[in-house]
Amino acid sequence: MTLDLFGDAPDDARHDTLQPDALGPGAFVLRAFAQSQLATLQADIDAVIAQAPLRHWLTPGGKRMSVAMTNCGEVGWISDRQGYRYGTHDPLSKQPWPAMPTSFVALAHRAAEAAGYRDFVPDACLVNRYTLDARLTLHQDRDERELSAPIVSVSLGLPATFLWGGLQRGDRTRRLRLAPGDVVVWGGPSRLAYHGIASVEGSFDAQAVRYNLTFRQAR
Ligand code: MD3
Ligand code: FE
Repeated sequence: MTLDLFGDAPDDARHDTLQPDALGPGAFVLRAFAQSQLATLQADIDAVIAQAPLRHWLTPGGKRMSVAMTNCGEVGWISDRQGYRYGTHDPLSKQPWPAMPTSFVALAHRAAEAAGYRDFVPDACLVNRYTLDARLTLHQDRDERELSAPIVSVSLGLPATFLWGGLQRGDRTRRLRLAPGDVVVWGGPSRLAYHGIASVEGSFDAQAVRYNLTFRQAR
């Protein structure tokens, strides 16, 4: 992977409010971008979870994932012994996934635009919930059909240590603390970078959890 930070990035990616040097080409941290909307987003997450409860998918190898997940949007990310894929229906309820709340669509679109990606219309939103023991091992997001579209991720609740690697699994990783309200946009050459969640920070509130919303154009 080249270290030309802006060579492949969209033109207006150098917007002042961004810290485009934080990650790599095409990847932008928008610190506190969703700060003022956290309460609305959390209420909408709770409404999605009421319709499509959080669950621990099995990996294709049969291991229970420590992160609890659900989806909203036209398609949702599913994992079981059959593999990873996107599907239009919740395998638990056999119903379509809940619609994506308008607050989610608007935020994802605005964040992508702020990072220089026009016309981002996500059709999938994965809702991840992390308790203190949850981890997400280093992986690539490659189940989406449209790899030219960016991915937008929004952090809520407890802070976490995000792992950011290169295009090869063995590349060295950097650590980045993601706090509630932080939004990260990953596109261009960074779209297939390895990444994961190393740990979630505890707090005085033993009930507290971290949520992450991941917006994708999956099909
Ligand atoms: C970098 N979620 O659901 S979001 C995932 O915090 C996932 O729940 C993490 O990785 C979480 O697949 C991290 C940040 C993220 C998402 C997609 C990426 C980083 C990415 C795609 C390419 C490169
Ligand atoms: Fe991922």
